[in-house]
Amino acid sequence: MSNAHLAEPFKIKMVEPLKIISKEERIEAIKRAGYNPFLLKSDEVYIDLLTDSGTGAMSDNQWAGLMLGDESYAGSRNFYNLKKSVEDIFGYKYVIPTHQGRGAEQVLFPQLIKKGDFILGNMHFDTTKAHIELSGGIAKNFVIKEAFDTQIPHPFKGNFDVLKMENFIKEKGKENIAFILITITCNSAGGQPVSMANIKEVSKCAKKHGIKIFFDAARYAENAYFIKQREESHKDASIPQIIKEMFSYCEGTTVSAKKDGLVNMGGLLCFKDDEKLFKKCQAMCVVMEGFPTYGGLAGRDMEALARGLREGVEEEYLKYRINQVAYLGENLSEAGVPVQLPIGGHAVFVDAAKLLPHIPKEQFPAHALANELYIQSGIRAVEIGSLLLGRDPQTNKQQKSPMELLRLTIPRRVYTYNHMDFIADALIKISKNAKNIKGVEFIYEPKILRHFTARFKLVD
Ligand code: PM9
Repeated sequence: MSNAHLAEPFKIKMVEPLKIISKEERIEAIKRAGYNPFLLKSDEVYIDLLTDSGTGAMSDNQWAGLMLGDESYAGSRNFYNLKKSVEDIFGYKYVIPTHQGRGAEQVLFPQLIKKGDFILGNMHFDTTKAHIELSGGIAKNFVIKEAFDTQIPHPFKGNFDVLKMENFIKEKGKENIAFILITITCNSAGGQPVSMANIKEVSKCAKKHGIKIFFDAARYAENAYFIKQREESHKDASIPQIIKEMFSYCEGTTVSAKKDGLVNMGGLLCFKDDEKLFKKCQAMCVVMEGFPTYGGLAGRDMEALARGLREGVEEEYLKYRINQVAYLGENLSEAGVPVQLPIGGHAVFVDAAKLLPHIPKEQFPAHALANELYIQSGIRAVEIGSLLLGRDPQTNKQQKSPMELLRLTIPRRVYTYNHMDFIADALIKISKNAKNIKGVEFIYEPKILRHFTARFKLVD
């Protein structure tokens, strides 16, 4: 491996043994799972790159916080610690804890969306899109076109094409736009950041048309680190300063705290100063999540989150985090495995359409690659492509995703650089025999979010 790596900015106090089952056992396991890695048992997986969501390792400080849980039904002191962390980091005064990111979405979206409204985003994440549609809305993506060519190294592939979005607003009428949602980092485009300049431009456009603007902020700290690295205007700013500035351009945010919040479970719904909307959401929170000072979380979990939010914005941690993902991605790229460039924040996205040109989109090349990776090495990864995109709700036809990506999602503070080398070696070996990999077709296809529970057979 050619790229140098940083040493981890922590030492390991507790370990969880990993087991690797034999190749024959893996072939049986994936068959039993209907060729869908989501349906494997975790004990059948050696290195788990399915998601970075809730899979990170907490620090000793967070574990200590668990022991200080105040499990009062109302007014838990841990809620106030959490509120203080949110105020200090995002600069937002109104905070509703939720059980995870989609808990925040299910409370907020029905307050803002009426049937047929458009919700404009750079690229909506799948569960977010599902919640928009459940509320009667239509999700529209306006990410820049560079995002769809994995080999163009644009520094901010999560950016909006603001001109295109503004033309859409003029065409449809601002009264039919419920709100703009900026996903940071842009998960579906490859964990790609949005620049501060672009956030400002989107905010200017939103203000001009009187449209509300929110963040889907699962990976805000990683986004801030990229802004510091790649945007000249912010190279001397601290990560907390950058985060405060980013959030100053939005009116509120949903947060899946299972990513940059460094907890295994938790979410947030926060508002800068819209007290009326906050109160409406607070009332709905009681019905859907729980009383407003716990909203779906135990007191101890709120304490772990209050501490995790602060650790997640430390520059030394972020440097290690982004570098570890880049190390894997750059080693793959240098060995000729096509990946989304530059490497994103939380994952390396392998361009399966390029690697497996013999598998048509309807046979889900990235999903086929995920199965092969599991069989050959015990690594579990996930498809981000046409399988995830699903069928057109009007015509029921399979939609063709502009990219067929295999996401190697790196949990936070869990795996070492040796694991990264193992992953790179496995994929490089597979890429040399890629032409032998077979596509898949459905034997069971659920109606919504089908990739989680679908079953497949191999296409001969
Ligand atoms: N993201 C992910 O793996 C977990 C669910 S799918 C395996 O990438 C964004 C940008 C996300 C996200 C979840 C959610 C939902 C909202 N926005 O999972 O409900 O990436 O906490 O968050 C996943 P929750």
